Amino acid sequence: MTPGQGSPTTPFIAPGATLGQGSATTPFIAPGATLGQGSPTTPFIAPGATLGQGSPTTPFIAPGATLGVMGGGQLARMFVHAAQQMGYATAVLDPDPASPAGWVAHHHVQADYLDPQGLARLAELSAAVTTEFENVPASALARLAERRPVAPAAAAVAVCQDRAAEKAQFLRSGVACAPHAVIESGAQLAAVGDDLLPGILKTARLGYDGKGQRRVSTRADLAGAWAALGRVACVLEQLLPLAREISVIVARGVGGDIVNLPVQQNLHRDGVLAVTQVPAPDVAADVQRRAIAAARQVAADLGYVGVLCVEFFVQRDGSLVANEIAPRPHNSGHHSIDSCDASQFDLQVRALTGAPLAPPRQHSACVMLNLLGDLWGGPGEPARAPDWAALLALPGVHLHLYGKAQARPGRKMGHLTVTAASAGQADAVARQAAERLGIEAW
Ligand code: AIR
Repeated sequence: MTPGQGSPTTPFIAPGATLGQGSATTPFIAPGATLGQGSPTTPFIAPGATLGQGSPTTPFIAPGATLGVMGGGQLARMFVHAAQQMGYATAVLDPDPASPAGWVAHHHVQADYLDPQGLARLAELSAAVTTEFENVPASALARLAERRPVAPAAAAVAVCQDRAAEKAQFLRSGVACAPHAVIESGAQLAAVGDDLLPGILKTARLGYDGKGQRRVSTRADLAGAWAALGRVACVLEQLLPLAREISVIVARGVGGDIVNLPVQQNLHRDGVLAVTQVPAPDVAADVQRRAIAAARQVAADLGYVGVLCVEFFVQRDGSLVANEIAPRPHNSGHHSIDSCDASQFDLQVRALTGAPLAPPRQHSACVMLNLLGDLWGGPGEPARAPDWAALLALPGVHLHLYGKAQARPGRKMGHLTVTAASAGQADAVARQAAERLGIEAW
């Protein structure tokens, strides 16, 4: 058989299937299938067997130890992959029995984020603990920190959980953000300056992927929107003439060393990231330099340890406005797995274990497309799946699926990166991939 051609009669085994051992009759097994574990006579020794667990005073946690993560979504799953590649064992705490990272980690502590027994178990298993979502209760991180090194620290995560605290941090770091007002009471609502309208009212806490936001033009709109959001603490931001959205990911070590990934240009649709291009095609070099400097400054000022992402808006006049901080790897940095010699997840492992942070280098131009649940069929439509084989036929395509059991509109089910020798080539192939997926071009 001609390598790489498949045969016309070979059925495609789509992602999610379980892969067996291969045989003359084994057709192509698509991503998502479960690969078997070696032969019945070969015992499988899982990566990361526990070889000593470090301690809060251990500066470098060597491979063989177990690394813990709060949360078991796709970000934890990719952290687990990176940690395992480096020889660490992994433990995930997530209440969901079918969490994407629970599938692949050595240990899945299935417990609520505040469950004292679950937290104790995670601490017992892990030499150090990180987090994969910012809404992890800060008190849970503080509790874990009594027993193990935790990075990022609860205090830094707490800043990122609250838009008002986040904006105050930007201002402390000398980083511009949108003119805004904090609204926690009727009096503060009444005192809002007219210069902030039209604006966007955002809940201070627990908003993500465009949720908890309302556009407002008049004072009446504002009062209505605040009521609709339940009169919870909010931040009203002036609506700005935005040209682009970009993000910068940095990793900071416990000794204060900082490295960054290249600037990412992001396109959002319906409040959810759709496309990331790296290098950023439409952002001037000096804007990129300023964004990188600002992100590094914020990480340094927070005394941050771990991977952090700052999202920025580029205004039409080229000025930068910081939007928010994610205290974790970020969707816009997923390209780094395939396009850089150290991914954001490799950096997360290094920062957590106290390993040196070598500056990452981008070796391939890259376009990332998010694979949202809509591709599996909308509500009421028959379930379907994208034609993976058609996508995998394109050069430089890397398919990442998160193993989520249920597709919902807007839910991040996976992503696809296209790497190439030039940005033009990556873009051209990514457009073909988008067309095959039925995703609108950019
Ligand atoms: N996540 C966390 N903050 C933002 C994002 N995207 C990731 C984390 C989390 C997962 O999204 O990995 O666990 C939750 O995804 P879902 O589809 O279950 O809501």
